[in-house]
Amino acid sequence: MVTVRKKPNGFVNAGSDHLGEREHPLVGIIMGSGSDWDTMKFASKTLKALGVPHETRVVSAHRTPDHLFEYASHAEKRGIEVIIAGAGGAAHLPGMTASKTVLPVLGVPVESKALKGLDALLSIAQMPGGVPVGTLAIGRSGAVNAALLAASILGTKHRSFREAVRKFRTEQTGRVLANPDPAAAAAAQKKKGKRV
Ligand code: RP5
Repeated sequence: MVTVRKKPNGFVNAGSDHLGEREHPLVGIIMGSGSDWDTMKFASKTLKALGVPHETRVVSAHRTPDHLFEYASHAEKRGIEVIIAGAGGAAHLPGMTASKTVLPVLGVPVESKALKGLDALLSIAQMPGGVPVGTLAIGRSGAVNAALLAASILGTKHRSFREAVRKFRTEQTGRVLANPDPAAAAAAQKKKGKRV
């Protein structure tokens, strides 16, 4: 569901909410550009699979700095408990978000054409002492793991999310153990493709 809400202070809040049974999002997934969605959608998909209510927003450190300050400084009051921030290139979004909130901020470096995400990785990881950003891997793996880590953090307070992470991990282990031979798996896939 896409929402465009005009806040009492005139702040326009546009984006998607994935709320499940709860009324408000516990995780805010923000990203520097709409072009980051191809990566950040994996964080959203993973949170959805774990049943974690969340919202997704474009908040740019460089193009909409006032919006970033507003989002970061109001997140706690709005009931957000963890922020996942994805950005590429000169990725200032996670660090600047962390500078305006005491909520845990998890940074996802988005892969860039020029430097393959190494630029964003270093920019997000190399925070000065005193303002932490939990930095994940570049790209899709980082987005998935940011969601899992967010759910684990929430799991210290909300037992259902801890159990959802446990189930995710158990099923993942089961899938790997059920397919120990990659050659056999590839052959089965090929056979299946021919049959269709
Ligand atoms: C960063 O610049 C964004 O996070 C994005 O990864 C990158 C490129 O943005 P666009 O030019 O595609 O909007 O701030």
